[in-house]
Amino acid sequence: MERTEIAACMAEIAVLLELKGDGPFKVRAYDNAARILENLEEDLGELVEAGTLTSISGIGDALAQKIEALYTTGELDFYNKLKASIPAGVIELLDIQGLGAKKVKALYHKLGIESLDALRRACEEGKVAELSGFGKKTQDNILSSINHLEVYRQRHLWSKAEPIVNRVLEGLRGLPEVERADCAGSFRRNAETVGDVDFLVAAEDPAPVMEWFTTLEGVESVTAKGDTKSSVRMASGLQMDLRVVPLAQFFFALHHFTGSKDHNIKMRQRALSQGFSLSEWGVTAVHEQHEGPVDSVDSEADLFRLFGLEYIPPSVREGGNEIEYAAERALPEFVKAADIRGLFHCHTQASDGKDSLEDMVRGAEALGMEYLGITDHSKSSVVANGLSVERLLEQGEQIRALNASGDFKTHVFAGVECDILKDGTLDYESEVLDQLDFVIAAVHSSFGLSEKEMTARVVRALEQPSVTMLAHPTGRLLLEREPYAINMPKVIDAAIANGKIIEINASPRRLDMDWRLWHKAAERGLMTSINPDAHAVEHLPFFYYGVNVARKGWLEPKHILNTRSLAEVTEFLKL
Ligand code: DGT
Ligand code: CA
Ligand code: CA
Repeated sequence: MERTEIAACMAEIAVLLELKGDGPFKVRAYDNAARILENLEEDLGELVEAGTLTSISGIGDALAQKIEALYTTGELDFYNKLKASIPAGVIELLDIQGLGAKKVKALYHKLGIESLDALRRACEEGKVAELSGFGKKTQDNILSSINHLEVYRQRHLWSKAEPIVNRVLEGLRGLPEVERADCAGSFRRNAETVGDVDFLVAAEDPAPVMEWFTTLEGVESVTAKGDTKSSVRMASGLQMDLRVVPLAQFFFALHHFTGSKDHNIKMRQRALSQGFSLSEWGVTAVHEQHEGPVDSVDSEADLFRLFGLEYIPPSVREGGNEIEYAAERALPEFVKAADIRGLFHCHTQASDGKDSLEDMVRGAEALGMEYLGITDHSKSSVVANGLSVERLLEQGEQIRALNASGDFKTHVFAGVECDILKDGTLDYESEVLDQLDFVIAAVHSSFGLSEKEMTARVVRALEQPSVTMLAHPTGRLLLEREPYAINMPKVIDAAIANGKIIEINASPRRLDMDWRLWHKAAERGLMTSINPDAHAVEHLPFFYYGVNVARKGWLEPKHILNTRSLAEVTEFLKL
């Protein structure tokens, strides 16, 4: 087992011991071991081989043995037994937002709660509020978190589905029976999360295709297997549907099952108004006078053309006004990944990033980026190892030296991800911020403010001349944490009025600001920057998820700062 996995296992043991009711020293010892392993600079394999694990302060004989067992065999009897001694339903309670080991332990030991359902009932009966350390507000929060959790469990991040979708498509296209294969549904529309993944195949003989699909590696159960439709559930919980149709029907079915439902309804209305009935099966004339064959449909573009429309990319088939635009041939040239020329919002080891400044620049250079904007955390973000004024200015020096060295083709902009404090002031004085090339302002604390307070806080930050852009404006973590209370229309107004950018945080678990707000906001003059929020070199390509969101939000290169050249961005930043 790898070092980071062993660290996670140690952390889990600490939680399990806490739940079981073991003493705080033992719990802390495992917590410590987890942290030591996470930050270990030496090679774990060498330490294990030399038998010198115990030379690390905080690692005694007992811990060393367990780490060794995990490293060499990947198994630990102690952990297996410990986990088996606690009901699975209790462990599941830890998934609830706001419930840590201490609170779960109290619920388990004092109220005997061993499942989500039991916890829901206890909340509804008011028993949780009566526990010491809980109260009515906590009880209400738990109840709403349980409801969110149930929704979260039915969906998956788009980025989690992507590798399996590609694998299935490649496999399907390789089958001799398959004439065409594509994915449809919310995945094809680049939604931020997907309920299930829908595949569509054109083949004369569906049976071998069904057989291949239902026996795929990773399939946990086959939930339906008919002549032309099968459904499977993967071990990850992801559900996948496959439909097989004759080639003549393929593009009608592809369009139908791509959706969205709202888009389909509007397409059918348009077809009807032109005398046709459109369905997943094909198109037929509803009046006698339209009788006769319709043009053959060999692509979705043909299908749209049949109704006087230009091609509508799946991303914007959401039932907004894409059909009206397509009728006017007025759909814009949506941004694409190749338009991105630089990346802002990247962290280094100086705060909570994994890689060094040089590594990050090398990574950006390898992606062909003209520039890279470094933004480590500011001093109030203590858990993220935020930079003191001295360290921040020192990093600025380092960046200047690096640019002057000529070692890299990628230019580096010195910035910071500056905390917006509770009252809307910034974490550094403006004299400090003004020495940087750009500033990203971000909320990382006091998430519980009222909507009015939170909105005023963020608007105040947007009014600061030092600020260039606003990071992840709602703080949401997809399928993990709801947005905090904030009035986004007011925030958008303030950003436009003050000439500030709102980022599209391209981390696949944020994708914030949401695509639903972009079309209108951009029309009103709001600019964005597609930012990977990279905490390691391997996160730099996240910008690609942000481009998906930008396309869904109807954005064009002109709306996006980091589609501009280095010279244009330098001018924009007034450097
Ligand atoms: P999901 O799976 O919840 O992320 O969302 P979708 O959009 O993939 O929905 P899904 O898998 O239930 O169905 C795929 C597409 O099939 C959907 O986007 C549009 C089409 N569709 C499904 N049910 C209906 C319906 O009742 N009416 C119409 N017009 N289209 C439907
Ligand atoms: Ca679906
Ligand atoms: Ca489906």
